[in-house]
Amino acid sequence: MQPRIVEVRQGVLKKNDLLARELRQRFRAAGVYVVNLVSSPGAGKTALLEATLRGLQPEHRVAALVGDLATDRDAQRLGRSGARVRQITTGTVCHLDAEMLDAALADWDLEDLDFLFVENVGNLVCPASYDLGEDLRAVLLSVTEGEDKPLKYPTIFNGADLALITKIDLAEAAGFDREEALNNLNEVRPGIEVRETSARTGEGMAAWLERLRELARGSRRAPAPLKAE
Ligand SMILES: Nc1nc2c(ncn2[C@@H]2O[C@H](COP(=O)(O)OP(=O)(O)OP(=O)(O)O)[C@@H](O)[C@H]2O)c(=O)[nH]1
Ligand SMILES: [Mg+2]
Repeated sequence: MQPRIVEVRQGVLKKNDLLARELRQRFRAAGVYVVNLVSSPGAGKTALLEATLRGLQPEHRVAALVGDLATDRDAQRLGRSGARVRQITTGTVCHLDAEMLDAALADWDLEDLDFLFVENVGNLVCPASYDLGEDLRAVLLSVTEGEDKPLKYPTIFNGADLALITKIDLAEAAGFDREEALNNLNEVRPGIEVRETSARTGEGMAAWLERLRELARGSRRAPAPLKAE
């Protein structure tokens, strides 16, 4: 039975990769910069996004898709920023995939957007395998969850472009060991860009917003990805 299970899983991922490639081309053609936020439950994705959506407006046109197993609580929180937000309820599925994004964006005009943020389902395992056509995959590691998380869940940290150490305002209270966290991040993803933020106090937020603007400008200048055969 074992080889058959592997085969089916590979088939699902291949289908996802093909659709993700199409999405990436659409995003690039529309000039929208797409960020996929992944982390364990409660690491601060929604809080970071609330501050990010507020900080980028009104200069930039921003929107968010948010995946959740059951509720639309995060979509309601994000919607208060004034940005366009859509909930994707996944039921028992522990990740977002390209098909879900494609369906959620069906009636959106991507050309109206500068940034699209995707809050993935809080999980350090499943979202790692699903390309969403994003430009940037940012993994959050909060100071309260343990410096060892990159070592225990290497795939999600290895597949990320950037790591955000969140809730930095709690670092001292949590006895956060910055050096150990950085060593562990670098062990699984050598050279990964790391930023520290607090959605609560605003620390590091201006630098994060500036980095996003810079990355988006760079991606708009880059040549469009090759068309899928
Ligand atoms: N002190 C502090 N608390 C924070 C910060 N960011 C988030 N929190 C708190 O951490 C808890 C979880 O934050 P969320 O933003 O809901 O986390 P999430 O990653 O979106 O959670 P899920 O969507 O359930 O995976 C909430 O009680 C937040 O108020 C921060 O920077 N500092
Ligand atoms: Mg959330």
